[in-house]
Amino acid sequence: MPSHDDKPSGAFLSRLKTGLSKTRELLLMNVEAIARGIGPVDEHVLTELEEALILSDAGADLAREYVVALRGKWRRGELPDIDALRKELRRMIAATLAPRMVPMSVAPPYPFVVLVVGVNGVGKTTTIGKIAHQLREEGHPVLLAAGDTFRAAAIGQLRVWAERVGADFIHHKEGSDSSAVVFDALRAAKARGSHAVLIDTAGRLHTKAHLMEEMRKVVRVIGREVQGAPQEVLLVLDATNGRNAIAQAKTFREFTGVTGIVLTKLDGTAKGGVILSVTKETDVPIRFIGVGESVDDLRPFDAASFASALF
Ligand SMILES: Nc1nc2c(ncn2[C@@H]2O[C@H](COP(=O)(O)OP(=O)(O)O)[C@@H](O)[C@H]2O)c(=O)[nH]1
Ligand SMILES: [Mg+2]
Repeated sequence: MPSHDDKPSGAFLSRLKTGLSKTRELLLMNVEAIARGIGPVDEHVLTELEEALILSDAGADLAREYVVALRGKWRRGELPDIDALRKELRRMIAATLAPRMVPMSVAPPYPFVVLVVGVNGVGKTTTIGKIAHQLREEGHPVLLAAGDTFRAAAIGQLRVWAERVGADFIHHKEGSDSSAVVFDALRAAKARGSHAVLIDTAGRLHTKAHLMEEMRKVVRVIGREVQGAPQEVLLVLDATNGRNAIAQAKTFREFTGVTGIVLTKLDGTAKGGVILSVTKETDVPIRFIGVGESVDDLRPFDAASFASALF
C-alpha cells in the first residue's frame, strides 16, 4: 500500500523515535560515549556497544558481526570519532533491514485478501483496525471478517474497529466455525466490491496442532473462493516477546505460508533489536511496525528511519 510517508517527515521520525525510546535508552545507557556523543572511539566503546546490542535482542552473531566490522574501520582510521561510529552503525543497521522493507500493496484483482495470524495477545485485531484505517483513508472499500470466533469479546472488538473506520463487518456467533465466517465474508466482499478483506483469527497456541489445522482449512477456503488468495498472510509478532517471537515465526511459517510480518509493541520494550533477529532468522518482508496503541501508530516499515530512530 502506498504509505503516508513516502519520505519520512520530521513528524513521523519523531513519533518513531518516541516509540523506540526504550530501546534507544538501553543502547545509550550502556554505551556511555555514544550517549555523550563526543570523543574518540576506543576498544572499550566497541565492547560496550556489542553488549548493548545483545541486550536489545539484536542477536549475538549480528552484534559481533557489526563490532568486528566497526573495529576494522576504526583501526584503518575510518572512524575518527563517536559521531562517525554512530553514522556507520546506522548505515549497517539500515543495510541489514533494507532487504525486508517491502510494503504490502493492495492492488487488483480485488478483493485483496489478507489473513492475519499469530498467537494470542500479540496485536492482531488492533493491527487489522489500524490497517483498515489506512486503507479507508486511501479510499478503499474494506471488509473485516471476524474469524476469531473463540470469544464474543473478540468479535465485539473487531466490530468496534469496523464502525470506527467505516469498514464492512462480517461475523458469526461465538464458537462457530471460522472457515464458515471466512466463506461468508468473501462472498459478501465479491458482491459488494470490497477492495480488501482483512481476516482476524484466533491465536491460542495451547492446542497448536488444532490451531494450525484450522488455519490450513481457512487458507483452503480462501483459495477456493478467490483465485490467488490469500494474497497476504500477515504474521503478527509482539516485540516484547523477544526471542520467542522468532520461534513463533518459524512455527507459523511452516503451516500457513506467511508472506509478511508485522512487529508490534516496539514502544513497549527495550528489546527493539529483536527486529534485527527477525530479519536475520526469517526471510519474510516486514510490512509494518507497531509503535503504540493509537490508530496512527502502525507504520509501513522503513529501514533507514528505523535505524535513525534507534541511534
Ligand atoms: N503499546 C502497544 N500496544 C499495542 C500495539 N499493538 C497492539 N497493542 C495492544 O496489545 C493488546 C492486545 O491486542 P489485540 O489486538 O487484542 O491482540 P490479539 O489477541 O492478537 O488480537 C491491546 O491492548 C492492544 O492495544 C502496539 O504497537 N503498541
Ligand atoms: Mg484478537
